[in-house]
Amino acid sequence: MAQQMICVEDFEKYAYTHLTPSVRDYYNAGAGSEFSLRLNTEAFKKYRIRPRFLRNVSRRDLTTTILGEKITMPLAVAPAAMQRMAHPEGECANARAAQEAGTIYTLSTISTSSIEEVAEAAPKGIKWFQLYIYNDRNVTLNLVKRAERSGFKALVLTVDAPLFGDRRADIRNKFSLPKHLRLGNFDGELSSKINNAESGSGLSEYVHNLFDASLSWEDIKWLKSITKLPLVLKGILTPQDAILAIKHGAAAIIVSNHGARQVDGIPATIEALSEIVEAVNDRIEVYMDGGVRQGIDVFKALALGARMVFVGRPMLWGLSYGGEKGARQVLEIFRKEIDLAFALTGCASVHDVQKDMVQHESYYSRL
Ligand code: HOC
Repeated sequence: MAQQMICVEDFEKYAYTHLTPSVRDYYNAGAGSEFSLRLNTEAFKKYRIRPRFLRNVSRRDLTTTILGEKITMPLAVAPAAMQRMAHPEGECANARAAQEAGTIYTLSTISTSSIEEVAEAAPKGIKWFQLYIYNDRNVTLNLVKRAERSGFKALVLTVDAPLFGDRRADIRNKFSLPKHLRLGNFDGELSSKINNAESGSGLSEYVHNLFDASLSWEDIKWLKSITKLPLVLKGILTPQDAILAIKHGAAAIIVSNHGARQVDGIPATIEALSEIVEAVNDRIEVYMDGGVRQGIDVFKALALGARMVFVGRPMLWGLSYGGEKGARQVLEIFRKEIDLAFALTGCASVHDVQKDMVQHESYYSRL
């Protein structure tokens, strides 16, 4: 009998036992001792929901607008690298699932399908392209132009990756991209370097050799000068950087700690969210990712001021379970859970989700 998949955790468990250990560890790993990785999910539990009743929730609308485009729920697909390791159709399957669900798919630079392949697989979906900046700026310029030509609607620059985080499992496993796969956006060395791990993690070597660690706010000006696409900065964790993002013309920011894969010891993103939202003060859109595993997590993030959340690992677990169908199932579980969370807290739409509907646990221990 087919396994019954009723929550995201079921997909996580499936992926844990069905992916090869090296791929499973790569997807699941956090930096260092993985304190912040655990915190990302655990911290959600520190916030309590304060439901309101008798508010007519017989008809509910989960839609929202993101950078002017309507999506069917306040949840989108985060960039995640090398998705063909989870399923042969990888990014294409994931992008089709997002298209089908009516939400945004974000393609990683480090993808195993090319920009053009993903555009062809999901021509009607809203697609964003996540960028890393290479030492050779022409590499980045070329990626930006290809994303523009292929109809991607925004660029998401990951700002927290001058070097590669300390991913201990990857070092132990000597992680590298399996030989039958390649980085879809590149030819030659820019792709093949990731198929070999000489010492420790192959991805770590790739980043050390090819990414530009000298990146600064000045480079945001350069990036904005080469494209008309809106720029979303991913990896913002402080009000100070949020304000700099506004100053440098970002259209939006993602409060993110890169799935706790870069620096251990940083706050959970749900903890970092409120003060950033306050500092931004509605000047640009604020999204978040990190540790979102159920509809009530999405509710909490919205109440604390996020306009939308992203999910990364859950989509990889869905892919590993059943390709496009599995990814779609994960999105539909989230949709159902968000809808139920809205109904049971007295919210008929995203506008009804208010700050006072969530309280930190410290409030209750003071009573
Ligand atoms: C420093 C990050 O996002 C991951 C992916 C790909 C990382 C490339 C460089 O493994 O976290």
